[in-house]
Amino acid sequence: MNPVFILFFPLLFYFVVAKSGFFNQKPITPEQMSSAKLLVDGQISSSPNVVYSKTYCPYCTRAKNELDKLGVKYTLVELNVDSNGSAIQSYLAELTGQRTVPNIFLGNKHIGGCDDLMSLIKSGKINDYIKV
Ligand SMILES: N[C@@H](CCC(=O)N[C@@H](CS)C(=O)NCC(=O)O)C(=O)O
Repeated sequence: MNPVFILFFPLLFYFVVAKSGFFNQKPITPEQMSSAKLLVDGQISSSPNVVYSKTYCPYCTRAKNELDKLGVKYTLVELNVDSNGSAIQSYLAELTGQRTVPNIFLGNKHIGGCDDLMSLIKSGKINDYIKV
C-alpha cells in the first residue's frame, strides 16, 4: 500500500472523528437538564418570539435575517455560546420533537425550523403568528 495512504487514513480519522467531539461529549446531568427546562419554559412563556440558534448555522442566519426583515423582535439564544447549550438543545428535543436549530417559537407557538418559517412566510400564514 502507498505510504501516503498509511499516513492519510489515521490523520483523516483524527480530524473527522476524534476532533468532532463525538468521544468527549460529557453526559448532561439531571441538574443541567432541570435548569435548562426552567430557562426554556420561562423564555417561551414570557417572550412571544424566541429563536434557539447556533452562531455558525446557515439555516439560523437565514431565519434570523428573515425575521429581522419582517421587523419581528425575538429573544435569541445561541446554543453554541451558552454554557448550558447542550442541555437546552436536549430539553427542546423533548419539548418539540425537534433536535435541530434554528428552533423557532412565534406568538408563543412552536413553528419549527428555517424551512417551516420560510413556508409560513411564503403562504402568508406568518401573519397569524406575529404581532409586530
Ligand atoms: N431543515 C432544517 C435544517 C436545520 C439544520 O440542519 N441545522 C443544523 C445546524 S446548521 C443542526 O441543527 N445540526 C445539529 C446540531 O447542530 O446539533 C431547518 O430548516 O431548520
